Amino acid sequence: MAEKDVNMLSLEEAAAELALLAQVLGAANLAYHQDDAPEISDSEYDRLKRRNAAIEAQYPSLKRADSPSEQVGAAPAEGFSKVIHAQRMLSLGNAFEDSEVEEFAQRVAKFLGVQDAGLSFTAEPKIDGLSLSLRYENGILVQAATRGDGETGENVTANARMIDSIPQQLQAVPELLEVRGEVYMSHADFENLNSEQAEKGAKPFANPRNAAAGSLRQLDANITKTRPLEFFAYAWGAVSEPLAETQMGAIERLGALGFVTNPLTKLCAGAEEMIAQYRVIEAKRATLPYDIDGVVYKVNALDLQERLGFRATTPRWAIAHKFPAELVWTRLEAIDIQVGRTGALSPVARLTPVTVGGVVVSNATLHNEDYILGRDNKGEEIRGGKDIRIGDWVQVYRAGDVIPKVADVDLSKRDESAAPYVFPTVCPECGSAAVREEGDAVRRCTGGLICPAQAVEKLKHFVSRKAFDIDGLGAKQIEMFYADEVLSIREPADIFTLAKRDAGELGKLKNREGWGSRSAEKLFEAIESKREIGFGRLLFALGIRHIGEQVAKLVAAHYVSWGRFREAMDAAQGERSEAWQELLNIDGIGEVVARALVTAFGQTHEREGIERLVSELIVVDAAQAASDSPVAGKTLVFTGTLEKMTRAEAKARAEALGAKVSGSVSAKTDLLIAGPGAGSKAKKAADLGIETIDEDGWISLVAGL
Ligand code: D41
Repeated sequence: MAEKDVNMLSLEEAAAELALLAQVLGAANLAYHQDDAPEISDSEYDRLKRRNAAIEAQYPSLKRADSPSEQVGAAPAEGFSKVIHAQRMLSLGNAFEDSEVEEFAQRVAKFLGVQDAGLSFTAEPKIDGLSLSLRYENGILVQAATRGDGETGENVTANARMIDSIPQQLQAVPELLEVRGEVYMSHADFENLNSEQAEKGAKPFANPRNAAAGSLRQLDANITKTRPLEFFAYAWGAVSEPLAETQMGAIERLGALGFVTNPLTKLCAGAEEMIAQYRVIEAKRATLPYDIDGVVYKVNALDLQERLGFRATTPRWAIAHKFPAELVWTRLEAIDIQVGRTGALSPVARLTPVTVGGVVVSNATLHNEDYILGRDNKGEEIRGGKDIRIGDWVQVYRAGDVIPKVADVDLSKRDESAAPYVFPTVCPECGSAAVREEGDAVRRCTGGLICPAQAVEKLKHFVSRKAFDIDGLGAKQIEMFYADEVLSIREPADIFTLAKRDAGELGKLKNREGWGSRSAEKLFEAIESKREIGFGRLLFALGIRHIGEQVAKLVAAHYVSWGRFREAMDAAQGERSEAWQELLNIDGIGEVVARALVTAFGQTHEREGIERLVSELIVVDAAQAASDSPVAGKTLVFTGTLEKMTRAEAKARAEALGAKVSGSVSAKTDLLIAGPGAGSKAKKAADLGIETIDEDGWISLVAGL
């Protein structure tokens, strides 16, 4: 290869050469690590690697996600680099009861407008490990990434190359293939590893899952190499051609390509057979050599999976049927009340510490006062109506990775002197009345921002990682500033005036205990760097009740600009307004969420706080969803009967393409899709001169998008 001087390379040439080097060096690595048969000499390998680094230094923007400089023996010093998944890694909704599995099958059928008898599903064990996405280009493994938050994961390519059941090279595959599955450790290997850890005086792992995660996420991939990790393939991400027409076919194809797939995967004709396979897998659970925590069901036909699509983060076409959790008895020592950022008084059980599923548990949630009394949100009995008292023996369990819960109480062990628990009716933090609104299971402090607990929790949420994520301003610092008389932070806007106030006569953070001029300067810089913020992040950061990260994203993608959103919230104060309807029409936004938003913007106190904050910020517009589709940003109305898809499917499809779907025709309607039987809406659209198409027109408009 006649090589040009690195600084003579054009952008295109550099990109092409980096791609080639990634491939050549990747293959060389492979030959070296897997086959112990190096194809090129060490010195040639080193020379190519140096050339790769030189080109990357010349054109940093061209550095590839699978750059050879990121691999084997060259892990970045500070943790793993980030990988943005080409296709998001979705999560799974859960079912716990057989009835929820039946409901799932019915939901799918209803969405598609078919008889549920005609649908088939796969059922497979849900491996309790960690998910991994493997990217193959022209059959060569170029990148492995952990799930992370589903959008961005960690680059663990070097580590994944050390796992025997992950093929490094594939024959006869699509140009691009991302294979997804679960990395896990078998029980026997886990026991051995823990004995070795004990001999070395190292800390043992709590369970095989933690051992697998700890072993994969080693900065030094040579440590991963010594750990017995395994991989089951169960899904795929971006692919340049379809793998098959069905889920089962795709799994078989992955098996034929050399991946290990789970032998208990079975095709089922409906809910009854799915539940039967669940029982089969449940019965085998104790003798399987690895941990599983349930059974995953997936719609078999891939074209139907595609039509079903997904809600915020979970596919409509799959669900996890979880096994009941391990239950352990312990003593309830006390009940504490915590006040959250929305004023909710949350009772927390303080327990005598006990191990549940390999993790020591000393707290459990008691949800609310009805729960303690033995009633659920609908007023129906739980635990046979038994209440919970301090000193009781309670049975606890862990549901996933969340806070442990209480399942039962042992009345035979209750002390005679134990009195029913009296739930406070005043806020333990600020003394304001704590009231329960009609229909609300939760008692809330009415102190609003005068309640220090609410204000502090709101601020902690505001600076948290998924919100403003301000370096050096965490929960501890928020408490300090909240209590500081002079440099106080009482509401989010105060964060952005901190530096100015410090520069005045009184401030001088650098003279505070625990602070110096350097750390104060760094904090001001960190705050300054967050003055510019995305609309969705800002909305989430406000900590409005019911407005989580996903909802905030949906709202931001719909309104795009903060200004437009604020106007819409003003216009939506009347619940019959068009603005209110528009808000409700966003897919994933229901009445509860809509009301929470409109209320937050309608309350003088809260609104003024928001305005003070926003006046300190530069709010960046949200990216509009799927802006290159012909219906992006358009307002559509469906009317009449649709014959080839259900309303739900048509609406979901339109919204996935960035359109708004409204229930009524107005001057703002861009397009009416009218099926047979369309009445007054079609007439109104005609009167207003709005473009109208039929169902076939709609299908051809969005075909292939
Ligand atoms: O065995 C598993 N842990 C497993 C997890 C599985 N067999 N299938 C899965 N399928 C999916 C979809 C349907 C989204 C492709 C999954 C997961 N997801 C999953 N695991 C953790 C989050 C999502």
